[in-house]
Amino acid sequence: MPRYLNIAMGQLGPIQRTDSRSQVVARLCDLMRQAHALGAQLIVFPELALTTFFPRWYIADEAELKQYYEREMPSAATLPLFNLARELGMGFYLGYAELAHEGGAELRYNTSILVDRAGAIVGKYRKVHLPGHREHEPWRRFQHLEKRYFTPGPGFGVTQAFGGIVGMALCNDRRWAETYRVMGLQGAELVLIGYNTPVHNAPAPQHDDLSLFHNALSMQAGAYQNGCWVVGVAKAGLEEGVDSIGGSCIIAPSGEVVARCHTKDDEMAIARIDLDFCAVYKRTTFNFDLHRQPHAYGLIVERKGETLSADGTPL
Ligand code: CDT
Repeated sequence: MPRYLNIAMGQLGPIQRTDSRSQVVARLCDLMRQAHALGAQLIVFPELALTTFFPRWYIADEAELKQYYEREMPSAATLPLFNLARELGMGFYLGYAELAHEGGAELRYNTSILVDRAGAIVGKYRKVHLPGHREHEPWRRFQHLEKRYFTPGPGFGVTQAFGGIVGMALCNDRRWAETYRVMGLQGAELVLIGYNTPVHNAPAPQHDDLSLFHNALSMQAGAYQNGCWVVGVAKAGLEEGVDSIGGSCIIAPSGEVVARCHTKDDEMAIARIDLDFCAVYKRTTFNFDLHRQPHAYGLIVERKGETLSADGTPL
């Protein structure tokens, strides 16, 4: 008996600075209703899905900056989404900026949550790979200040939910092989990833034309090499003058894209996935227990960067 899950992508078009959380939550609810009408049990929303992508600005005023973070979840503004989820019996993944209080300190994370079909938060993930820079760099067309506005999260866990083993990641995490492998080693069958990816990458503008290719390449490799389903969902389109890619997609453990959004607006797309389809990869080509050689991988955790001698040869 296959373990089917009807999973939807709730891709968002742009959110402008003046759009209120209530307006955005109404859009998320609309996507959730559309997904439910087609039989979805789970819908995946993007990274930082409640506001505009504020790391594009250097914001010196703390009070202004703090407006972009959530102090509680659900909040008054997001409660309608939780209520709708409960009413429809739909789960969801949602990315947002989190203001947390831990041990007397205030910490800021780029966070995602997994909410079950009863409207309860059953998983929380804090982004590990924070891209961009920490200081104001006026030479850029726009900033990417995630390193300034967030603290890296502790790591990649998995949750038993929706009849399978579910992991979460956020945006830049999807480019790193380690992200998928750490979850793969915990048996992940489904990895959910929200993203905001500007088409233009200031330090490497020669990559701009490859943005969509790199998006698919990373997630397809992660799915295949770990025998899991991957669902990547964008906030897309022209937001405050910055164009971001769409390309939201659902990828099978074979590495094949089985569903894809085709616009850069609010768009719902759905697939019926079989979580048992992971097993044929996990038991054969990527049977970790049988084929991995951890004795040869020590450098992955011992070293952070490449280490070369003065003449450029490997040490
Ligand atoms: N949000 C996010 O992580 N975006 C990055 C942009 C990289 S360029 C600094 C990404 O990897 O898509």
